Amino acid sequence: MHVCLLIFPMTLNVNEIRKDFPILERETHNGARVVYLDSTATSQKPVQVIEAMNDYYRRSNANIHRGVHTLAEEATSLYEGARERIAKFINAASPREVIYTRNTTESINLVAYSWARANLKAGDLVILTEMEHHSNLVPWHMLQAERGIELDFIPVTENGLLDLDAYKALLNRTPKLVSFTHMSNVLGTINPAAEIIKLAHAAGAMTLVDGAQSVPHLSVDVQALDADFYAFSAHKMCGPTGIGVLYGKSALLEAMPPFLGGGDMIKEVKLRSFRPNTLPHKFEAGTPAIAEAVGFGAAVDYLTKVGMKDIAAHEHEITEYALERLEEIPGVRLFGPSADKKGGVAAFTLEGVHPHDVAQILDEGGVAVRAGHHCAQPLHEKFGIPATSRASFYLYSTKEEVDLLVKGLYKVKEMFG
Ligand code: C6P
Repeated sequence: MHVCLLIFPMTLNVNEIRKDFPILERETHNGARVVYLDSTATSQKPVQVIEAMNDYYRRSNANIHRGVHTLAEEATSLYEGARERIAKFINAASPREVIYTRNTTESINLVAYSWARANLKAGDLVILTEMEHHSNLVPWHMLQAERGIELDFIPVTENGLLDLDAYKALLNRTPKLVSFTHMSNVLGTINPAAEIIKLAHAAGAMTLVDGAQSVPHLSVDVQALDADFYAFSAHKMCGPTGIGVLYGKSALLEAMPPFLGGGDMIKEVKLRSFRPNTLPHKFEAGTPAIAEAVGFGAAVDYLTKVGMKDIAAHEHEITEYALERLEEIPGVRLFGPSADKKGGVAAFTLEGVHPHDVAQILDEGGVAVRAGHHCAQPLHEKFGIPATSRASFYLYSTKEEVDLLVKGLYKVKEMFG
C-alpha cells in the first residue's frame, strides 16, 4: 500500500521542510510510506546535517587540537565553530560553558561523578521528580549506594503536572541539588523550569535540568532560566547520534574536578601528576566525536533558520489535533496534561491491547510509534501500567500523519474485537 500524504500549509511550510528529510520519502517493508511518529526517541536528520558530515569526511577529516597542518586546523575550527553556534543557540554566556559529551545521559553522569562527588556527603538531599527518565534517576541511585545521599521526589499529579506545593515543602529540608526534566518524554509536560530553579536557589540548592526533550522543541535560554547545569542530546534535535552537551555556569565548571582522564583534557602531565586543561577541554578527554560536532552545528543552524518559535507553534497545533482525534477513539486512555501544557508527545493505552501489539500493527500501515516504558518505569508504575504506546511529533509532522495513526488504531481495535 502506498499512502499519498496530502499536506496542508500550517504555521511552518511543512511541505518544504519535509523535502529536507529524505527518509520521510521511504517505504516500509510492505510498501507503506513511513509515517514517523517517534521523534521523541530520536529525530530524523535533514540533508543539511547529512551533507555537513559528509563534507567534513570528504574534505577536512583530521584530529583536532593536535596538529598544525591544514586539515587539523580546519577540523579544529569546524569543531570549535559548532560549539560557538550551540552556545548561542541556548544563549550560554560563553562557548567555554558548553561541554561536548556523548548524550544527555553522559552529561547527567558527568555532574553526578564530578560535581556531586566533590560536593555531596552522606545525608545530603537531592530532589528529583516522579517523571524522570532513567538517566536522571540511576546516576543518583548509584551515588546513594556509594555515598548515602538522600533522594526525594516531586510528585506527579493525576493530570501529569508536578505538584509544586509538595516541591515547596521538600525545599524546607534544604536540598543540595534539584535535578528535573524540563519536558517529560512520556507525558509531554513542560515543567515551569524558571520557577523551579528560582525556588531551588532561594533554598540554597543547585539545579540540573534534563533538557533532552526541551532543547529540540522550545527556545531555551539557559541564562534567563538561571540553570546551573543543563543537559541535552544532538540526536533528538536533527543532529547525529553520539554527541550531546553539558552546559554549566563557568564558575561551577572551573571548580569541578575532571571526569575522565586522558589526552586533550590536560595542560601538563608528569609521571606522577597532571594539571587539567582549561574549559571546556578539561572535560573532553580523548579524541572526541568531531564529525558529529560538525553535524550538531549544522543541526542548530537548520533549527535556527526554520525558527524555534515556529517549530513550537507547529508542534502545538499538531499535538492539539492529535489529542482531540485520539480522545474520540473508544478505549483510548491518554496520559499527561492538555495540549497547552505539553510538547508534541501523546502517550496512550488502548483497552484490551498490549502497547507492543498496538505498535506492531500500526507498523503494518507504516506508522512508527514507540511502545514500552520509555525509560520511565517509575512514572508508569505511578499510573498503574507497565507500558504505553507513544506517538511524538516534530517540525516535519503533519495532521495527515495523525489521521493515519488514528486510522491504524481503528484497525487495531477491529483485529482485537
Ligand atoms: N529518551 C525516548 O524514547 P540520551 O539517550 O542520553 O540521548 O537521552 C536520554 C534521555 C534523557 N532524558 C529524557 C527526558 C529523555 O527523553 C531521554 C531519551 C528517549 O524517550 C530514548 S529512551
